[in-house]
Amino acid sequence: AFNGTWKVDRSEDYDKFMEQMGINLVKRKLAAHDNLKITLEQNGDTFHVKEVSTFRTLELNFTLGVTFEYSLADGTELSGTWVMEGDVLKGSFVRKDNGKTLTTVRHIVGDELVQSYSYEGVEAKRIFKKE
Ligand code: MYR
Repeated sequence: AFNGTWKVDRSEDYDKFMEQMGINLVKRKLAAHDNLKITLEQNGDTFHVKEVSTFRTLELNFTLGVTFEYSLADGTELSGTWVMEGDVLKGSFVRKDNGKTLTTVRHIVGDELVQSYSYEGVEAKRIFKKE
């Protein structure tokens, strides 16, 4: 269900979320128009991810339940896991610089992929449409 290329269509409270993450105004303004595109390809418990944005292009693999490292576009390093609960992907990632946890959920709503983010009491969403 998650397979495919997903292009960000709109965001909710993303600026507030990035501010809570400590990202400065200039970077937040750039990130608001990052044209993020995520390609997901699931093979059993393993996902191949391709991420393309105005900031960078990267590819990675993760396996459900297995800890992996991931860096945000600003260099903030995270370590965490995705697990599948029903039809929902749930991610829990710890920032290496301050030990605080960012949680994120991906689920399909109609023909859209909704990714929710939560960090230190602030929640945001980004909604993607299939290409
Ligand atoms: C992936 O599945 O796409 C790779 C792992 C993603 C890890 C968590 C993503 C959190 C992104 C937060 C972005 C907000 C930056 C302020």
